[in-house]
Amino acid sequence: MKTTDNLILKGSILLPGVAVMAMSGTSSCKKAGASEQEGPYNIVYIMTDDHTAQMMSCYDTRYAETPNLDRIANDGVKFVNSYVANSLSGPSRACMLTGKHSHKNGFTDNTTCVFDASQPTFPKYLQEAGYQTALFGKWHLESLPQGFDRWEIVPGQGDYYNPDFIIESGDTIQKQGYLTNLITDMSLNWLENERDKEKPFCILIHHKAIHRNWMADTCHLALYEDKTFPLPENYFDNYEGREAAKTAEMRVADHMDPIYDLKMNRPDKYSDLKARYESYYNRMDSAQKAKWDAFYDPIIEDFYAQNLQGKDLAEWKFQRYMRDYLKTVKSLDENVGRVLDYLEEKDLLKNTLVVYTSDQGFYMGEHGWFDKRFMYEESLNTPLIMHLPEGFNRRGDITQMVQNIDYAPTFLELAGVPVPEDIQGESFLSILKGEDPEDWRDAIYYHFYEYPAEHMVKRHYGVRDDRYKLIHFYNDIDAWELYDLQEDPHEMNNLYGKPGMEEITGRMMEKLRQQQEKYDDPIRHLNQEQRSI
Ligand code: SGN
Ligand code: CA
Repeated sequence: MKTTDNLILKGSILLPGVAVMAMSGTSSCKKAGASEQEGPYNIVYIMTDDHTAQMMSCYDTRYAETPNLDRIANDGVKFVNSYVANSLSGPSRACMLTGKHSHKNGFTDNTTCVFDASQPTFPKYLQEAGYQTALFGKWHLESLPQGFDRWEIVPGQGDYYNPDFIIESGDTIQKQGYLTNLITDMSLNWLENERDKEKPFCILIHHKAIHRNWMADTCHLALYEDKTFPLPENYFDNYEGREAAKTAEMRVADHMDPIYDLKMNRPDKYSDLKARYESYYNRMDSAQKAKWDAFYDPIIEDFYAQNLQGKDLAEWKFQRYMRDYLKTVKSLDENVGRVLDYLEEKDLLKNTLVVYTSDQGFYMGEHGWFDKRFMYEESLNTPLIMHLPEGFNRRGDITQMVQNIDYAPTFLELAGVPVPEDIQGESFLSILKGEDPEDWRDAIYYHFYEYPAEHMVKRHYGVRDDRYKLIHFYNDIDAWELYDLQEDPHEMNNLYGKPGMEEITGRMMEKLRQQQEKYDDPIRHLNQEQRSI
């Protein structure tokens, strides 16, 4: 790996003093006369799994109440055009760690890839520059973490109850409790008792929540039971004009498992994922099971007695899905509150960047779906809110288009570490400082690979600018889609090939070509002329 000294500078703004501190690995910066606002800055990077912006009250007031997440957004900034490069857990994490698109970091899908942990990542660069680095929670990259002074990860997706953790020796240990609480306990313990307080730190608090199958903590089971949530307008979408959407297997009505996903387990009932549900349920101890059963048993009896069918069943499933998801969000929000309280109490907020994001967005019944993967808005978007250290004056909504490959260079620039030339993301630190860079990107690039696989979403790539989106589904299909997001924000009307769209299609094709060239994606769309060369 390159040392920080011989890296080519990519970011333009280096914070004076911080770089000196970072190289020496001590907090002598302040003593050397730098002001409070010039750092050193710590990074608390909280990431959740499958938490979508619709389910955060700072983004959308229709469903959720997330007072602690709202604290971050209200005191800081909220990105309203924040996107992923590949809407799936492992790939997203690899993009964030490396600052590179999937085809460059090598982790294109969850099912066939193992992250090459020897490649450079932002935690490695920070560590080399004198930061203390730690990671607790979900990792999901198959190989073991590198670049952290301290880590504990859940194997694969992890379990909500009494979960296993892989520890630094490579051994697996089981802990008693609810995963979202445990990850926070471990993180706060590291912050308070384990880290070297003479050094700046970067901690990754990466939750499993709110991943499927949305198992809430027993203390939150009773929440939201009296609420009826409005169905999305396109819950009964028929996918007209969208071939890949028709064959995807992620409809709440048809593919959400009543036992595994919605917890309607009874000895006389069977479903495809019943055994998986029971393996999760059986991790609970008898006290946890007693609370679980006391809550679910009457709902299960009522559900089977009603024998719902068709639309009624589809609507019932939606309501249960929403309730389970929001109960699981509740733990997350409370635990983020614990982290914020700790940072406040220890007077760390003034020099700490607190980031809250998710590995991607998620469908909450839009298009009739759960899950993610598609380049459509709900799963291309990912929430991104930040509490900024003193001296960073930007507040409120940020409208510039950012992508998860931008986090690594932003963190490096904040730490005064030169951004290596091969990082593909752009640091948005200047935006956090209140600047409005004139040459900021006007489009983002996306590429999804995991097919054939669970949920059967076909491979696709595409480009999105501030108004239009062009997508090409390929592999065992050759289908194009074009959306006018201003006129059709829910992407119901595929304009590709429609009369009058020639000019816009040509313009978006050119943008796609530019993006694929810029990021050097080996799987590119070639037009007729290029193909014959
Ligand atoms: C699991 C889930 C899928 C989900 C993937 C990827 N199935 O396989 O529904 O799409 O994870 O999610 S489950 O039956 O195991 O719950 S990701 O966020 O980790 O990429
Ligand atoms: Ca995820």
